[in-house]
Amino acid sequence: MEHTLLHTYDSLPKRVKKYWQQRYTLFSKYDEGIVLTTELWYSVTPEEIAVFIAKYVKHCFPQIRTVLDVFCGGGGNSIAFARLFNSCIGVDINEVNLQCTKHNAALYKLGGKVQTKQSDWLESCSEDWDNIDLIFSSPPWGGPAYTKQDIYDLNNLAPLPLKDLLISFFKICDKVVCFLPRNSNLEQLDQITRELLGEDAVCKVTIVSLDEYVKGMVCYWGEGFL
Ligand code: MGP
Repeated sequence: MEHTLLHTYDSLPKRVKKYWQQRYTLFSKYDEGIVLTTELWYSVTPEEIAVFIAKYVKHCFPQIRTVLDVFCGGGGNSIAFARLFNSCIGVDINEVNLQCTKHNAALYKLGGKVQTKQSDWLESCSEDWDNIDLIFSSPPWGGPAYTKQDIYDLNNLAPLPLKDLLISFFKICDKVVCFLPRNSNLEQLDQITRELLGEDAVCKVTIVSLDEYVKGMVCYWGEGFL
């Protein structure tokens, strides 16, 4: 297990050094002591995007109280949801990721609003998740090599293909938001949406950019997204 969480440019492994220059984009409070594992350097959602998603959800559903962040990683999205909603529960299989989430949430003075649960989603998805108003998920895409495919096959998401992930989410809640690769296969998205929710169902897709550079795709399922 990796224990260096508070990095400098020199301590970062070579393969993730390029993300160092994005540190304030990932967390504006980076200098206050943000901690991240190597994997989290390339998988955490940049703060401005996480806040944009949370604000949009709030705009559509001001009454939401509790958000479940499945595969919460370093807590970027959990922190953004906790700023605007009553609470956010972050689930991750990796205990070190959860330590990062808790520590980083405390830096944003949101420690009390971000709860964490260590579990394997393949098991905990069938538990009783009461009072969850919306599920957010930015699942592992398979690392930075996701751009090696021109069109990203959504069956490559871990730990489950998109369709199975969504099945597990819709059992808990009818509002689901996913942050997915910018090159995700839109035809697959459309087909999966119709298979799971009916021929007339739609998935709202927004392409998100920072400084005119496309970072990913946010997909929204459920009645009421404007
Ligand atoms: P990127 O595409 O690897 O980097 O990650 P960059 O510098 O934007 O693009 P490049 O074209 O110069 O390589 C961009 C963002 O995508 C990251 O900040 C994460 O928010 C997200 N992201 C990237 N990866 C590899 C993952 C992943 O495996 N899982 C999740 N959940 N998000 C990821």
